[in-house]
Amino acid sequence: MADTSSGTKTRSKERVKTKKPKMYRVVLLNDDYTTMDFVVSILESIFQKSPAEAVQIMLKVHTSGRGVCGVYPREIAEAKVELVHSRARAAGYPLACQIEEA
Ligand code: TYC
Repeated sequence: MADTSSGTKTRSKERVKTKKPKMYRVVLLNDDYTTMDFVVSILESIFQKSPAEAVQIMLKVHTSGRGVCGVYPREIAEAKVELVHSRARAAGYPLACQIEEA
């Protein structure tokens, strides 16, 4: 018996089903109205980015049109998108983000 610690033998026929969840990118989109400071604060507070990382991502979105804020399981990605949109609307900004399969 290979496994002596528990006395139970691990049978190779039994597949352990640990299906990894699909992951989703949260992508932030550029617009002409949302302030840079607001975008940076969103990246820090919702996506746990450092101030330096947040500025880098914001500038990437500003110059190229879009940027990835993070990669998460679907429900978490969707919840973050909702949070971004509700905070942006409350502040009067059109800031938009979306998810896409990673
Ligand atoms: N383009 C905006 C400005 O010039 C800044 C901005 C950056 C807006 C990133 C949205 O996702 C965004 N004020």
